[in-house]
Amino acid sequence: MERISIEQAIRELGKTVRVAGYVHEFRNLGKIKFILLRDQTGIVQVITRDDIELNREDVIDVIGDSVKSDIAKAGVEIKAKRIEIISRVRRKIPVDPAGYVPTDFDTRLKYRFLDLRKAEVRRIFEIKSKIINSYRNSLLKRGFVEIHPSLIIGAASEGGAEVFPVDYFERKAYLAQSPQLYKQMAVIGGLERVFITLPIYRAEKHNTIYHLNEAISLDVEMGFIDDHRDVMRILKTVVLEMLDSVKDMVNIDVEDIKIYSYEEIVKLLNENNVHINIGEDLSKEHERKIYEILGEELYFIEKFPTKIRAFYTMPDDDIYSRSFDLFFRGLEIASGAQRIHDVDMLERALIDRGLKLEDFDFYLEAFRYGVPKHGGFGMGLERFVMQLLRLNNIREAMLFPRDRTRLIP
Ligand code: AMO
Repeated sequence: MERISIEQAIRELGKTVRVAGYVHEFRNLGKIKFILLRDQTGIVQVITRDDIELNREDVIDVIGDSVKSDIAKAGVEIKAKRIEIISRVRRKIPVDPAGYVPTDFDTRLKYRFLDLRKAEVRRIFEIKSKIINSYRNSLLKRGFVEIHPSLIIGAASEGGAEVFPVDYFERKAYLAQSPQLYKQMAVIGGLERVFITLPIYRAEKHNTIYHLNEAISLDVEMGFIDDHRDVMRILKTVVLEMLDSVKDMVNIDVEDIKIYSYEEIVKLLNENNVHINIGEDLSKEHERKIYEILGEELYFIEKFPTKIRAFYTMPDDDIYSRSFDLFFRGLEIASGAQRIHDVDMLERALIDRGLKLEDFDFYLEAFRYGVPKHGGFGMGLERFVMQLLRLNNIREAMLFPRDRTRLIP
């Protein structure tokens, strides 16, 4: 007989079923014993007259009749004909899966395999799975191709020092902090529209509730665009479809995503007594204030000063660039731009930022054989999930998060 889910067993009233799961609760009333049995789909009461003693979280396999019950919560219970004990709990459980006893976050992460026995924790990862699949489907439908650039790279992709070095035979290599240079080369090569769903690694030393040292980056790069607005349109469509894919699980109502310019935002902040100069990057404090002022769930800020963006960003005029960030409930969740496609301009941009041309030789070479106008974005999957579910720490959205102090499990 095949095992079915508890959810299904409850629907199979009057039939003999086989279910398996964890003992959620056990009550021994002498002749008769009540077991609350839990699997991923729900909880059902099992009754037995067997001479059996169980502990919470023991794993059992039950064959029995699904019958009507006036007392059981589901209105159905299972009269056991055979109970097999698969595995018994051997130690005192450090995380209470039933949720009666609260557990601190560190212990929860240390025993993530127990933490996951809670429906509300599993829900985060069920939603994350839906979100990433909807991102994929949304882009596949529009002619994008998923690519898998290497995560081991020879030069830091964003400039910057925040990379993890690795030993690569006799040489030094790094874990990719972004697939930036490679997604551009794929587009220049002729894969006109590409996307990526791979981890990025950032050796940021600070511990914040918004940063992970390993995160999933949802990247896009597209060729033959006119400017960054083409990229923003795709990002908007994809994000609205991602939200739509979880509408039966999460209550959020967003129909449109407005665009504000950096200049407008600086003016707005100053009008609201938050002093900021043109040319300054937005701090977390600024971002929080902007959310408070605008009161919108999602919004774009575009045309940041070129000076505060990565070297590959296309300038729009002497000061501003064709760049944008997407904010979700006040937190930056995505960042993108039109890219420089002229190799001379690109070399100047690298030099201006004090970066060495020879480190970028392999990349610059790609710009010497015909380059379409192109642009793209990178969106943090965990940041998206964190904001969507109003989680108070980004680590909640990563199954086994990596941070300054956490390398196991
Ligand atoms: P940027 O560095 O802004 O842009 O990163 C893009 C998005 O990735 C997410 N993110 C992170 N999430 C969690 N922890 C981190 N340490 C972390 N770092 C980044 C954020 C952020 O908005 N190459 C460009 C993108 C592009 O222009 O296409 C880039 O990497 O959600």
